[in-house]
Amino acid sequence: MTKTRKTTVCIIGSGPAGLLLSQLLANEGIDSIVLDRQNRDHIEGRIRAGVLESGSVDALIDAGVGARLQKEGLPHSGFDLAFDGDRHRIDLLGLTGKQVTVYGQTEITRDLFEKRFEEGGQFYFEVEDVVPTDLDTNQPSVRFTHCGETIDIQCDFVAGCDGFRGVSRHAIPGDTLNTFERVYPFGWLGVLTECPPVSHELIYANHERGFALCSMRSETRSRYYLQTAATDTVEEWSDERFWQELKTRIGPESAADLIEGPSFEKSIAPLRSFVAEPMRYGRLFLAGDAAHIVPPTGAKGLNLAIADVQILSRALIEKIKRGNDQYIETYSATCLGRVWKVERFSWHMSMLLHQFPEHSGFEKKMQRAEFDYIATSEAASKAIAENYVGLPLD
Ligand code: FAS
Ligand code: PHB
Repeated sequence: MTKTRKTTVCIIGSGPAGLLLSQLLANEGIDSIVLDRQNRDHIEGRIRAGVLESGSVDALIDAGVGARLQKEGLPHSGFDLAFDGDRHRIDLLGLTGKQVTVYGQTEITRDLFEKRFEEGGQFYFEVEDVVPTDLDTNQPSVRFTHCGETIDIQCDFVAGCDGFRGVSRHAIPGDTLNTFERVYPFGWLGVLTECPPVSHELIYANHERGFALCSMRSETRSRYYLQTAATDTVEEWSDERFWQELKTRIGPESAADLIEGPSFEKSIAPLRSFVAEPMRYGRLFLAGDAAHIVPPTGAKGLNLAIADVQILSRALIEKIKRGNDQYIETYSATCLGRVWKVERFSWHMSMLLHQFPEHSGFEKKMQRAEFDYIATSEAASKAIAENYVGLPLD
């Protein structure tokens, strides 16, 4: 027995992309149903991004979910690059007139869920066997099972916001979809600890033993990362080993200010660059990690997802409310134009700041020379800064 429901936009995935899209459509009186294979607690509990571009902050405020962000978010006007103990501050505000804001993705997801539930948003959690169908017709549908029942959502549009391991991308025929990928030969071990951060701004450090990043979630909660071998497991990294390695990589000057404490979240994430083209197939539109992945070195993954959704919501609203196909037709090209620039920046920051097993002395000299160039050239620093605060939407 299949239960049928109707909506205007079926959104697969309830991470930041799917939630923000649902909110932006609701703000225009457009209904949607959001599916996720996880439940709300699991989604809210995922520890991921931490830095918001100024454009992302504006988007969340305009969507009506920025109150806590404005109160609790930490504005940052710069960050440090460190190379074997030498430091150079990238003066974001001085070079671009813009800042970034430190505010965890967990908080954004929580703010979006609260708003969606306040307004009666339609969700199905813990769904299975999700299959988008008839995407190349004007009456697509999404079939799935939920609590043992088969449900068919008939809709006008399908938004694939189901992340890198979702199903939406795979609904695009193989002879239409092109993918591009680079997997990096290392991972990031991330730790959360209830201790004040070592510095009031972020520190991205390249040390001969590997990359380290000092970040934060608040003035009392720190977020640290270490480059690890791709095969490392969390079990191999005790807190003691983690702190010792972090102090070595950030150098004695910063280490002297480091306050250590027990970790309450510890995980290792793989790093890859990935893009799927096109980001549209008929009535299916991919947004966020479903279409692209960036190494977190440039703090871009979440920001790119928010940018896609701003472009997609404009396209759907123009089509649904005003019958205007213009932005629907240009959706994929508009997103990909920006996606590839952000992929480049994230790849560039990763190549600059990590130790690569295959690198010879020459490549290490190139990394150091690039750091010295950035540290002595306003133009080179500005190039980093304008990408870090966020490129124009389109
Ligand atoms: P998400 O992956 O967040 O959400 C997709 C949703 O779809 C999930 O809730 C999933 O359960 C659901 N889903 C998947 N398959 C489904 C199916 N078949 N049916 C229904 N639902 C399905 N970015 C940064 O900027 N900085 C960082 O430090 C950073 N760290 C990261 C660490 C990790 C371990 C990961 C995986 C990503 C990290 N990112 C980081 C990137 C991250 O923030 C993403 O860019 C962001 O979550 C993208 O949001 P979405 O596109 O909504 O995808
Ligand atoms: C984080 O705080 O999680 C963070 C910050 C900057 C990055 C990546 C992750 O580039």
